Amino acid sequence: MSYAQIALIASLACLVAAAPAAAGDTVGEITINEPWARATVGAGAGAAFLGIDNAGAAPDRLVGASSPVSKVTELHTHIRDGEVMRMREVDAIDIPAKATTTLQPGGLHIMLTQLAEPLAAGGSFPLTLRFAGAGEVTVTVQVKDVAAMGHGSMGGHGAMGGKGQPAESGY
Ligand SMILES: [Cu+2]
Repeated sequence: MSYAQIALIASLACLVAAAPAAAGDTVGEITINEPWARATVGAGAGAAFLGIDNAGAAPDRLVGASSPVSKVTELHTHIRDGEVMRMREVDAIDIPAKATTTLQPGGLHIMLTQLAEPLAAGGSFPLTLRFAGAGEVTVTVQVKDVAAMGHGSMGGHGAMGGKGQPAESGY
């Protein structure tokens, strides 16, 4: 075996060893924290949540997302419409410099519609986020049982009835 072959094998081994650490949740100055999604009871729609940490001196914008688990992936926010919180698609989510932007239930989220199959608790799926400045990053979203989250009371919507069809405001 030549030196070149040994060097090649060694470098391949390094790549393999480095793979778990390079989980791909940082791109440029942007770091994605703890992406998670609610388990769904059906294959209708799901929502993903995460923190976006911008360590840079310049603001950025989240301009798109995609995932193999859903046909349509949109950036959503919640707006108050009278006494009801409704979801609305937004073109982009501003990511201020030197700050963490949190996508969380009741606020900004990534909407996954037309799921290929229900999101099962304990599972995970890839989600690619596209930033105007930093570029793309793919993260692994952990699916959690919503009942285990313990903070489902956002007032007003008794969506906990478990009818299998989450209320629109449930995200
Ligand atoms: Cu939504």
